[in-house]
Amino acid sequence: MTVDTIYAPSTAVGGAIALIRVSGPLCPVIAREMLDRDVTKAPRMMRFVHMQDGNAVLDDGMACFLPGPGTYTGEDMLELSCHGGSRSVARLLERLSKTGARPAEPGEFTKRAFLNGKMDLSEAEAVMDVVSARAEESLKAALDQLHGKLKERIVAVEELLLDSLSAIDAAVDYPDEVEEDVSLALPESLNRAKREIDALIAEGRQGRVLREGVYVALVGRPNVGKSSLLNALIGADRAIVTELPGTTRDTLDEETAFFGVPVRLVDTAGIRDSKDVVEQIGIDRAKTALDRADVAVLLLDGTQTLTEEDEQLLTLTEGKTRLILRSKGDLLQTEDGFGDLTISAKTGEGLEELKRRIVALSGAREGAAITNERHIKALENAAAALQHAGQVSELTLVATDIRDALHHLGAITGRDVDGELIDRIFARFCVGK
Ligand SMILES: Nc1nc2c(ncn2[C@@H]2O[C@H](COP(=O)(O)OP(=O)(O)OP(=O)(O)O)[C@@H](O)[C@H]2O)c(=O)[nH]1
Ligand SMILES: [Mg+2]
Repeated sequence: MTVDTIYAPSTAVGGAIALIRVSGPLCPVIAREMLDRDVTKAPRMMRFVHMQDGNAVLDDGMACFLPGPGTYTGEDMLELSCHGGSRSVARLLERLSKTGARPAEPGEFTKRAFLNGKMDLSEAEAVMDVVSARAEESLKAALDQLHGKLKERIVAVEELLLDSLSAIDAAVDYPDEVEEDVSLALPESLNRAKREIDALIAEGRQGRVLREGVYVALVGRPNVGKSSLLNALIGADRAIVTELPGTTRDTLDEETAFFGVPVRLVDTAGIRDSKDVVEQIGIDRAKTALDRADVAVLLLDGTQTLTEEDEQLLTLTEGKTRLILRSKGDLLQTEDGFGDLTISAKTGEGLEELKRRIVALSGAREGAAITNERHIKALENAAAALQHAGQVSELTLVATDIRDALHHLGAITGRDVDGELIDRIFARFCVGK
């Protein structure tokens, strides 16, 4: 089967320089056709070139020919750096469309890298996480995964299971020749595999927030200072603040990061009984945000005694991971009073501590190997299979469960996946990656 040659711009429109990547068997031909110097004669060297259509010069820039298989995709590749204006890029893409190559689909370069064995599926998925990481700790976790940290741990578990499987096969096939009783060693190795999988699952729950951000809802009755706190935490005047209760009508999301952990802060409408239709919708949205929150931050006005509305909110947030704040600390005489922490949006008092506590409550953990929901699911399935293996006594049934667990682990590394799943995963990528 012949492989298509694909091309795509890899940089966003509007920079000074744009990079266009080409991958596939036509690369050497395209290079000779389109460039005024034969860059295939000096592989892996950046050369200054004119990029041409016949005699017409389309642009000038740098070109580099990378012969496969030692490339990102494992195929021959050609990289063209041209001027970043949308017109110059468009001209070159038009020119490329006349060479027999076709535009790449989202993630197709990385998909080829996976299919050509340059990386396993968990590493390929990490590529996109690296690109989209918006906070320092998220980037670290994605890079660890890209560098094979997760793969190593999965492979170690797979080896344990494969050893157990071959011991069972030997015992079943040649019962007279196998000396040691496999049923003695088996539970211990299955337990070890299960423990490691459980550890990965636990890390996964912590790693998820590194990828998706900690969802923090700021809630409270009207006028307690939610919008002021949002503004103070992001250091910008995003939410409208007035002395009138009921100012915020709709939820307002802001992305930020605390100590390298991505955070989605959500300001909400003050919760109270209201006859106003618009306000009531806002209040419903506030409650939805509260339901979704990883951490609920409940503000109580420090300058006032607790009202019935405050009490209701204390009850409403009871089962949640929450922090109770005493707001407007700058107006207070004493440190004592209700709440976990006194803060002031005006002076910044308590805000660093608040950020620290939110991160601590979120469960985000440095060095979490798993950040991907799909991987967590696969691990849970593998754990369930091993759980079942521990409950059956017949060796052939144990073997079936072990194979089942291996199948689920294979979905993470890509050893055991179907084409449809692969397509779905790479469709989430950006074009050019
Ligand atoms: N002195 C002082 N005033 C504050 C502080 N935080 C908020 N305020 C004042 O409290 C009033 C209400 O603040 P907002 O931030 O709009 O309160 P809110 O909880 O968002 O109110 P709603 O949107 O109506 O639910 C404003 O007049 C703010 O200036 C603070 O830390 N110190
Ligand atoms: Mg508000």
